This record gives sequence, C-alpha cells and structure tokens, in this order.
Amino acid sequence: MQTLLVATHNKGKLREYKELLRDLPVRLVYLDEVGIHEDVPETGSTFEENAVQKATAYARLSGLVTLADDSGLEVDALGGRPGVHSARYAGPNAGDDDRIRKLLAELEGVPPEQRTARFRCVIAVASPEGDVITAQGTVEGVIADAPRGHHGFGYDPIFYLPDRGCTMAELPPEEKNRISHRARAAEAIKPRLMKFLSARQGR
Ligand code: ITT
Repeated sequence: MQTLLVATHNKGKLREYKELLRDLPVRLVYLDEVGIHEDVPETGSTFEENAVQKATAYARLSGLVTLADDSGLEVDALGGRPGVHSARYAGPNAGDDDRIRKLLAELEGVPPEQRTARFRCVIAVASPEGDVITAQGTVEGVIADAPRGHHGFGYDPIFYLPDRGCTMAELPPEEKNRISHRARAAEAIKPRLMKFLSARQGR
C-alpha cells in the first residue's frame, strides 16, 4: 500500500483530513510522525501557489507523496480579504478569537446582504520529484454579527450558512465534512490522486 503524507500544522485541518481521506486505499502519515517540524514559508499571492509551494516542499523534505492545502475566507465587502492572509490576518501571534474579533470590527455596520463571503480551499498533491496536481472547493456563506457554535476551527463560528440556518461551527463535524470547501476539494482530488499514485507505481 502506498503512503501519503498529509502536511499541515493546523490541528483543525488535520482532524478533518483524517475523516475526509479515510476511504482512500493508502496509508496516511502526518508531519510529526515523520519527524518534520519545519514550517514552510507561504510567499505566493494565490491559494494555488501556496498549496503547491507547501506540497512540493514537504514532499522534498519527506521523500513521500504529499498533500497540502491552502485555504481561507474571502469577504466580498473587503474585496476578498483576508483571503490568502486568513491565518495571519490579526498578526503572527493571534488566535482564532482575535481574528474573529478583528473581522467583526471591520464589518461593523455592514448590512447582512453585503456580508457575503466564501471559504476557499486548494489542495495540492506533489511527488518528491516535483510532479503536482491541484483541485479546489468553495462554500458560500454570510459573515454573522456574533460567533456561534463550538465545532470546527478558525472562522467557522462566524460563517453563517443561510440554507442551513446555522453557522459552520454549529454543524456536527460529519456534516461540515459533507459540505465544506475542504470536503469539495478532497472529493475533486481523490480520483486524480488515485491515478497519480498508480502512475508512479508503474515507473
Ligand atoms: P498549514 O499551512 O500548516 O496547513 P495554516 O493554518 O497556516 O496551516 P493556511 O495558511 O491555509 O493554513 O491558513 C488557513 C486559515 O484560513 C486558517 O488558519 C483559518 O483561519 C482559515 N480557515 C481555513 N479553512 C477553514 C475552515 O474550514 N474553517 C474555518 N477557518 C478556516
């Protein structure tokens, strides 16, 4: 059975990938299991550039086929910010609560119909030799005016899903894993990932 390194330092993402990828006929391993503690710098200006940067760097470091994701929140009233800067939006030492507070302050007074937003996720899978495939997924929502719910991570408590009538953080994890940007990107990459792996096996 082939091995796939899931390369993220984000515990929330890691939890989700353990579920999202569990039906793949591959052995999943994680950064701490392979002794990699480096944080690869993200210098790209798009989710795709950063996802490819992370996947190729960790594949080179580990010698394993590697999956990485770059994801974030695009708020229309802010011209798509925080976007690729979602993790660093409130500074390098801030936590999820600080980022949520900052975003709610920036959107103060903005009416509900102008608070539209989406989560975007680009997954990249790279081989140690530098071959890469990518896939993306999005989910549309509205920025709530206060946080609600305790599931998920990041901006989930303020990401309101109008057709569900609740925030992403109020959905049980298995439900988020059916509809999220990450779930959609994972579904899109799976068949291509299987082809990618079998092509390597034949070499
Ligand atoms: P890795 O690079 O190690 O994977 P990271 O947290 O730095 O971890 P990103 O650069 O892709 O990852 O930043 C993504 C940020 O976007 C993340 O820290 C959250 O703030 C936000 N985000 C992404 N997916 C999310 C989700 O499903 N729910 C809520 N917030 C999310």
